[in-house]
Amino acid sequence: MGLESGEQELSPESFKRLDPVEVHGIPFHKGTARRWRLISEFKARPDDLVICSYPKSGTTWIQEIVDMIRHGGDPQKCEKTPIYKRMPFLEMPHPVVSPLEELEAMTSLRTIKTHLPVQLLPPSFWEQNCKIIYMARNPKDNVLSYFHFHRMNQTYPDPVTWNQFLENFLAGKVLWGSWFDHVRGWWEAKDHHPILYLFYEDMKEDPGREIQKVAQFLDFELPELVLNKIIQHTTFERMKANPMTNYSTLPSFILDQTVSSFMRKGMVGDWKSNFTVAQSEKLDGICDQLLRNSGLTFRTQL
Ligand code: PPS
Repeated sequence: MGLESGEQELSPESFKRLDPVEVHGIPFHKGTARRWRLISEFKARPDDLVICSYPKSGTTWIQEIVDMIRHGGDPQKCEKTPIYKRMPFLEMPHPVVSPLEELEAMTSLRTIKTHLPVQLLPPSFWEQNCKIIYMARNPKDNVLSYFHFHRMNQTYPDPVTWNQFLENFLAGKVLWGSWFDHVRGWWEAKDHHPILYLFYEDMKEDPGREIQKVAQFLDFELPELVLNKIIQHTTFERMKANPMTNYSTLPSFILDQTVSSFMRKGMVGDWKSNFTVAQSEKLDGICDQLLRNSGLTFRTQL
C-alpha cells in the first residue's frame, strides 16, 4: 500500500510546523491529507477494535488498559513495544511509522487508534460492525493539553500563543476540527452502533470501575487480582515513567519532550491555571450552545 501513484513520501525534515490541509471541511495534517484516499478505503475486519477520541483526551491511557486486559494483566506482555506499534494510529501524519502497512500485516485481534470525527471514519468499520471505545475529556483540560502538545510536536502548526490557540480551538480551526462536533457526533452514534463512550474524568475518579466497563464491553471477566494489576500499571506516574507509553521512543524532531512532556500532568482541573475568567465563560457559553439537547455533559473538576 502506498501513496497516490507518483507521489513521494514526505521526508522527516519537511514535516516542520506545516499548515493544516482541509479534507471534507476538517483541518488535517498534510501527511494525513496526502494519504486520505488510502485511509478512507481502509479494510476493517469484524474483530477489529477501534479506540477513538479527540486528540489529548486520554487515548494512550485507554489503549494501555485495553492491552493489559487482553493480556490478563501481565505487564511484561505490554512492555515489549511502544504503544503506537501495538495499536497503530490509522491516520498518523508523520513518516517514522506507516500505520496502514503495519495494520495490513497485523494478525487479528487488531486494535486501531484514531482521532477521526464520526462522519469520516472509513465506512468499512461500520460495515463490519466493529466495536469502538470512545474517550472524551472536558474541553477546558482538553484544549490546554492540546496547546502544550502543539508546543512540543514539531510537526504540528505553531500554536502561537495560548489566547490564539484557544480562539482557534473554539472556532474548530485546529487539527481534527471542532471538539464540540467530535464529542457530540460520537455520542449520537452510540445509539446505533456498539460504542462504549467513556469520560476521562470518570477514569480519574474511579479507574477500577471504568476498567471493568471496558472489560465487560470486550467480553472479559476481570478477577480482583488482575484488575488491581491493571490499575497499578496504568497510573499516570507509571505510564509517565514507561518508555512504551510515554512516547520517548519517538525522535525529538517529532516530539520535543524538552518543551513539554507527552505525559504532562494527567489531571482534571489543570485548566484553572491557564484560563482567564472571560475565557472560561466564553467556552462555557459555546459549550452550552453546541451541546444543547444532546444529553452530554462534562465535569471540569472532581
Ligand atoms: S494523543 O496524542 O492525542 O493520543 O494524546 P492522549 O493520549 O489522547 O492524551 C494525552 C493526555 O492524557 C494524559 N494521560 C493520562 N492521564 C491520567 N492517567 C494516565 N494514566 C494517563 N495517560 C495519559 C496525558 O498526561 C495527557 O494529558 P495532559 O493534561 O497533557 O497531562
